[in-house]
Amino acid sequence: MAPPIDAYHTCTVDPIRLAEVTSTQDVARGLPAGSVVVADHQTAGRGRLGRRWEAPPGSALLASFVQPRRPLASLAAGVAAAHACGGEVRLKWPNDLLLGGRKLGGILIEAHGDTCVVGIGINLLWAPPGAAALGADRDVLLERLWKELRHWFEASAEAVLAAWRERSDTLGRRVRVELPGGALEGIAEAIAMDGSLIVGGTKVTAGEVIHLRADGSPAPGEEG
Ligand code: BT5
Repeated sequence: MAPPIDAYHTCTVDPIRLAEVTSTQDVARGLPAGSVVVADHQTAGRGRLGRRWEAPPGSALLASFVQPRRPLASLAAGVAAAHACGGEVRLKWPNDLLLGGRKLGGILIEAHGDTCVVGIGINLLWAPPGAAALGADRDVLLERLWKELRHWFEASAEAVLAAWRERSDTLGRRVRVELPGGALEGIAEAIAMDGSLIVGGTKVTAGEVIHLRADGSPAPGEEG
């Protein structure tokens, strides 16, 4: 069992704060578990699969947390971030943060030896067209994120999966999954024990998921 979050209430996060970096992921790489890097601005913020993460200076929470590796790290990070952001925020598989169906934040996990660098970007004062912003205080959110990450990285696989299901905006929806061999469309039925998504009976371990309306058109927030 993971310890209750209150067990950490006496600790506070002690991040490395930087004005400008290429990517907080680059600075955090190789630092020991427990290290946290925060920047006001990234000149080369990264998404997954070589994509870019954009945020004007001072407009977002841009942080990398060095964590011990664990199974389901990606879902654990998503659950932690959703909990830190508050009750309105939901998860799109595997771990996009959505507010009102629109992308509020993203998570990029890069493994290095026995640690992984959990990069989290959350829009606070600015969002690109079609995306959402939270308007929360950056340092308050950082502290909550750190506590939630510590909690969920020690939680059992069952607890992570149960919490992910509870926060999921993907399960039960019609989705399209872009796969290298073509697109798959169906209902996102379940999340498997290994964290893969079951769509129309097919197990999806990686791929881009697009939430659809019942008529098959992209859901609001997915038009971009
Ligand atoms: C992600 O990638 O969602 C992971 C983003 C992780 C960013 C953090 S910031 C701190 C740390 N340091 C880094 O360098 N990275 C991490 P992905 O699912 O690939 O989404 C990328 C796509 O989201 C882009 O191709 C854009 O379409 C869109 N996008 C870019 N900036 C965005 C923003 N601020 N808000 C919403 N969507 C955005």
